[in-house]
Amino acid sequence: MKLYYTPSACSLASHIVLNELGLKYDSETVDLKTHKTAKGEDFYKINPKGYVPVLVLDNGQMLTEGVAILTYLTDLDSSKEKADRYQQLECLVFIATELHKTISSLFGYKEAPKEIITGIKDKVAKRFDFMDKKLANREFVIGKAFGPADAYLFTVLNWCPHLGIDLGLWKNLVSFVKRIQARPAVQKTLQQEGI
Ligand SMILES: N[C@@H](CCC(=O)N[C@@H](CS)C(=O)NCC(=O)O)C(=O)O
Repeated sequence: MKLYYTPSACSLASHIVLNELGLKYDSETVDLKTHKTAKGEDFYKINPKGYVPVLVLDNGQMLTEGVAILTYLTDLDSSKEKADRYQQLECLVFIATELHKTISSLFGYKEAPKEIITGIKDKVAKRFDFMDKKLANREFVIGKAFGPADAYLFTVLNWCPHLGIDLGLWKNLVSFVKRIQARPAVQKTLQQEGI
């Protein structure tokens, strides 16, 4: 398998899950400004959508869309019971559509009028209220073990300090980030991505 990723981007979640599961993989970084890979290839030729993450499977098939990649990787782990698979999926879709895309739109809105930025932040705040309550008295987003939703939530929460979102308002989210960050596989991934 080969993962195309950009440091700190949403591909971090897939990268974390690869390391959490101890899977063998190659990787290559992508510069999202130039859409060139580290080896100088035109990234649009690899993924016509132009975005990370991309996972190229051992049979040469290409998988895009974070939720699909995270689910594929998790399904490779036969040791895990699959009882919470649909809860994980529900949560992954929530993170992708309600958090990832809303939060990341702030990257592009740095110059936008204040009302637009405030509107986006208000929406994010409601979603964070929900996740904060969900994480009260529990270690992981779903079930009793680390799963793909934890990797993905950690990834998008990591963007907040750079976007003027004060996570300190959500104590359970803050402790979640600390907990996940301390995991050896997450530490390894952060080092690999140089962040
Ligand atoms: N729908 C895609 C979106 C992925 C996405 O937004 N990737 C961003 C980084 S977090 C990206 O590569 N953007 C560059 C671009 O769109 O050209 C997914 O969920 O995987």
